Formats: sequence, structure tokens, C-alpha cells
Amino acid sequence: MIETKGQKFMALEDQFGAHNYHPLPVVLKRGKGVFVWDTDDKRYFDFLSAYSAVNQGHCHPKIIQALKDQADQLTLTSRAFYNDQLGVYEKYITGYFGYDKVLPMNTGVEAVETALKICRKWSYEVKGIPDEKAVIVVASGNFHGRTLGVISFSNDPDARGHFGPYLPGFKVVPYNNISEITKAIAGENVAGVMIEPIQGEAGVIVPQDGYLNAVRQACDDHNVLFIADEVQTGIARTGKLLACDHEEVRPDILILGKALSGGVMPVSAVLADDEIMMCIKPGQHGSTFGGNPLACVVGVAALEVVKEENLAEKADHLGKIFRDRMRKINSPLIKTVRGKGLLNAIDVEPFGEGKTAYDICLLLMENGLLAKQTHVHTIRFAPPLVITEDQIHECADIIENTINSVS
Ligand code: IF1
Repeated sequence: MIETKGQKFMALEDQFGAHNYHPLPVVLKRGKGVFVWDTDDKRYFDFLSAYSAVNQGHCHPKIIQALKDQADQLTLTSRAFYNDQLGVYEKYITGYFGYDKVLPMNTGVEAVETALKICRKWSYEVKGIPDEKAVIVVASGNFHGRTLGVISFSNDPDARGHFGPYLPGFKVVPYNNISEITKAIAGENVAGVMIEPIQGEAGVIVPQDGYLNAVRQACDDHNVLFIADEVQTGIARTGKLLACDHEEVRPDILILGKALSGGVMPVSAVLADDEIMMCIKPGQHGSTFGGNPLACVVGVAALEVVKEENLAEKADHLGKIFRDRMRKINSPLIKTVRGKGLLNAIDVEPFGEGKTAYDICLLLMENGLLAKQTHVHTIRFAPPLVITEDQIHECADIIENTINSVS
């Protein structure tokens, strides 16, 4: 059998790479805007956006130019010294989101771990919880990353299984259940509550209106920190700058990642006001690459693009059109359509001999659209926010035709 170029690359990954993923059988080599191309030059609409890291579109010219201009100037100093980009970035991002301070990190989970550490420290040094007794409330179905600390409060067997012993100090409550989470927040020694404003990996679970407000109110009533993990839902993805903005709720600690760099390199951040952030003293937290000059210029450019191109408004408008199109697909395969902005998902009924959402994704791939299933029966649709209305309809046609081809 003639080996295609793509198969050569898949074989290399199979032989020399850890098998910690099961990718769709497509090998990508180029990306621009909403499109990616494989090694046979076939073009696809990217409806995953690297799990919402490419909100600004692949290789956005402004972000790439910022990267290029800085790359041969100064890429990394470590925080042992100052550099001429970090303070400029810190002023920009804290003004952009309305917080006193930012602690710059790299990956989303590093920012999550940083937020949890800050919350615990605040609870001992400001709230006065007895040392090592802090409890942080989290929601079942959560996905906050893959470190040992974070998977300690996951209830996904794949994410958590056989990685013990686990980090104590977390209470897991059902998501989108106001009485359960407010009761937990009122509990003894509670330092904080961390939730995704919309649960991404769980399958784009949008909580009831008022949920975020109820969490915010309970936190105010019991002097508990509200930590919002907006790594996936932030940066305009859900039709507002932050998903918390839909309820005009201000988290005490805001976690950002992914599209904070437009998918160009790992850039994450934790934002909080002084009473909280100043609990961290020199030498108590850090990172080799956190706040590097390259990340700073890329972060500024990525955030400027969001405003200059009105990406939140676009996501809101186009998301409504997309969900309307999905709901109009007349197929027994589609069980539910849900989402906010351009973070959407459909649940599909098993079809044929036990075929699932993964099989639909294979067919979508053949039809020129890349999407990924989550938890067997759900397909997440999250294109770059630079997609046009015409392209939304073109992609809805592809999805509709693909679904109807198996109905
Ligand atoms: C994988 C999932 C999405 C996140 C939220 C923190 C992080 C993530 C809400 C950690 C990361 C990524 C991780 C990636 C696939 C993707 C993912 F399927 F794993 F769950 F998006 F839903 N908070 N999500 O979604 O950020 O450390 O990865 O930069 O691990 O397979 P990270």
C-alpha cells in the first residue's frame, strides 16, 4: 500500500511518542484564520480551535509579527532580572480585565495551581483559617488540567485513575446546583470555590441563569474567594470578554490561558486585587518562563486583536446563528444542542452498529471540517472567532449534510 505523507508522520508519532492521545487520522501542516491544511494540502475548517486557544484564528498576522519582532531581540531573562516588556504587559492586562495585579504563568494548569496556592495562602494569612485546614469547593465534571494537584479533585476516571495518592483539601459538589454549592461554601474552613463558568470538557454544560450570581453572593456572605477558571471560556469565546460577564459577576481570582496568546505559545495568567495577590511574597512562587518578554508582547497583541476585531460581539451573534442552524437539522441523531457564543456542542445518539460521535467526526473530517468528540456522545463545535457569517452557514451545511448522510 502506498504510504501517504500523512501516514509517515502518524507512524513516527506512534513509534516515538507517548500514546497519551488518540488523534483523528489527519496530519496538519499549515493554519491561517479559520482554516488548516493537511500534508496533502486538503483544507479544513478548524472547529476545535485547539480547544479555544486559537480564538483569533490560526497565525494571526498581528500576533505573529509581535512574536517575530521580539524573537530576535530578547526571549527570556527569567525573573531574576527585570525586562522592558513585563511591566508594560502587566499594566495592560490588569487594566484590560480590571484587577490590581497579575501573576504571569505559561500553561492553563500552572495558572490553576497558582490560583489554588494563592487562595490557600490568603485563607491562612488574611481570613485566618487554621494552617493546613483550608477547603476549596469544586464542581463535579470539572476539568482544570492534568497536574497531580488538579486531577486530585477530578471525577473523570481517565484523568484521575491510578495517579494517587491525591491532594486533600477539596470538596466536590454537583455543578449547576445552587443549594449544594451555597451549602458547601458556608462550610467550615472554606477558603475558596473554583468553577468553570461553563464546563468545557464535561460537554459544554451551561449552568442555569443566576448560578454564577448565587456563587458570588455565597462567597460574599462567607468571605470565600470566587475563583473563575476562564482558560477555555474566556477571551471572547462565549460572546462576552469573560463568561462571567454574562451575569456581570466579578471573580476574586481570574484564571486565563489558551487564547491569551492566540495559540502562538503558552501564555497564562492569574489576576486578583492586592489584598489577595500580595499574600505571595518574593520567593514563594514562580516559573522559569512565566512573564517572559516573548509571552508579554504576544499577550498584548492577542488581547488587542480581541478588541480591534470585536470578537466577543461576533461570537455572540454568530453563535446564535449556529445554534439555530443546528436546531433546525431534522435528524433523530441530534439529541440536544447547547452552548454560548461560539462554544457549542451537540449530543448525538449512537447509530449503526454502535457508532458514536467519534465516527461522525471522521465523516466531518472527510467533508472538510475538523471537530472532536468529548465523552463518547458529544461533539464540541468551537471555530476561531474570526469566522464569517457565510462560513458559519457553509459549516452548518457540512454538519447538516454529514448528519443526514448517516441518519
Ligand atoms: C488536554 C480537555 C479542554 C481547560 C480549563 C484549565 C485547563 C484546560 C477549563 C488546563 C485545558 C485542554 C487540555 C487538553 C485538551 C483541552 C481540554 F479536553 F482536556 F478538557 F479544552 F476541554 N482549565 N484544556 O479546558 O490548561 O494546562 O492544558 O494549558 O489535556 O487534553 P493547559
